Amino acid sequence: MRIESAEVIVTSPGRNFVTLKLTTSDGITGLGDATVNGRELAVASYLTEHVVPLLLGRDAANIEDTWQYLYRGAYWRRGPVTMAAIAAVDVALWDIKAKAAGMPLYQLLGGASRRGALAYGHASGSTVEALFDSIRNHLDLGFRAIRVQTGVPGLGQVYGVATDQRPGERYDYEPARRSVADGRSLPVEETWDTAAYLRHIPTVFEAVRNEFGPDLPLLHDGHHRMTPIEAARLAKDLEPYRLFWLEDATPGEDQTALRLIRRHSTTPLAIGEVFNTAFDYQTLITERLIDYVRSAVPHTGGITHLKRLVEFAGLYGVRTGFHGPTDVSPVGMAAALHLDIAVHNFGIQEYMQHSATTLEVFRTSYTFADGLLHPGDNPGLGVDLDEEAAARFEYIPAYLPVNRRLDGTVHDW
Ligand code: CS2
Ligand code: MG
Repeated sequence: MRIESAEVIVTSPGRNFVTLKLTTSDGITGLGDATVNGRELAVASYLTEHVVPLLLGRDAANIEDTWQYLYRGAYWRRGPVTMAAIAAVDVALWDIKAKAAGMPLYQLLGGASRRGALAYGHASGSTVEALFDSIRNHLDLGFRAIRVQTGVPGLGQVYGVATDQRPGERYDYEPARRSVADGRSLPVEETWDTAAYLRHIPTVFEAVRNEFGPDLPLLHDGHHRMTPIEAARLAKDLEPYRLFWLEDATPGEDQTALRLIRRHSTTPLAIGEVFNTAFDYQTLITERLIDYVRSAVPHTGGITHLKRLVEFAGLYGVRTGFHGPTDVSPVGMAAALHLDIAVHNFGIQEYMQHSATTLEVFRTSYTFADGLLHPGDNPGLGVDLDEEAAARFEYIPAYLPVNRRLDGTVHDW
């Protein structure tokens, strides 16, 4: 079963996505998500110019060999663009192999370890009152775990706060957008004040616990914006509210920084959505500085590498909490769900829910019921891409916002 053709499909149904479609000599197709938010065309070019020519004629069954060939063969290794390109090839080959075997992908990963994957949704509000409405909306949508993000008094738009939410509908927040100046697309700029944020967030969780009780699993995303001591302060202040996790409390590439947070708090920590190999976690996992691995399949070299990372993490009691925003496409989401169902040290799955426009292009078979996600039992990943629909949505340059502190200093967004 040789790889006969490879197409890189860039489409923008509600937001930009890059998808790799492989077709074998037996006519079996496989899909892989190659979307890196704000840098989509870099991955599309890496695939088109440097990977696709190497794939044609290769045996589609040799997934591990292809992974090593693309990782070691590139010489220049790791990094978001390289690992997203490798991930797309890897997932497409797993999709093909499972279709050829006539079984859902998770059956090739060891079969089901659970009946479904606990999902968490994104509640948010520019005020605590709006946040309460959003939490109720997500409970009505069936979520049994909720991420809580709010505005910060005195600041405008900040990360994670949806601009408009309609009752009974999904969380509507797409951070990637653009401002246009002299015909050029530029990132939107937002303003940040960590001190105001650190004062405000503990009052938000006290209000949420008073309103919704002590049992609802609550998560919060610090989104890389605190220094280690600031993160230790917030993790300590949030201890009374018993969060499921505090995510990206501090930029994770400085892995030893989390020793400081651990010294001050038992609030569980999650990190890794911007990482792209297991090596980024080495200290974090072996020193048990985190409790959850946040990677997404499309950003961490695909199923082959992420499964390796998850098994390593499991040796240290670290569980999964795969990244599942709308900029991980339904193909990347489905790949995560097959791993979620199969691995032993599953923790939770982020589920931001794609828009109806996105789902016009990506036809999914995963389900969400009783707070749990399931990839479905169609052969392969269980996702099809409607290429005619995809062609209707032209790529639109979009960037993630740039954050600046009150004095104008560039800060993490
Ligand atoms: C966020 C992401 O979902 C999360 O945890 O950190 O939404 C992140 O902001 C986006 O993936 C960036 O593209
Ligand atoms: Mg995050």
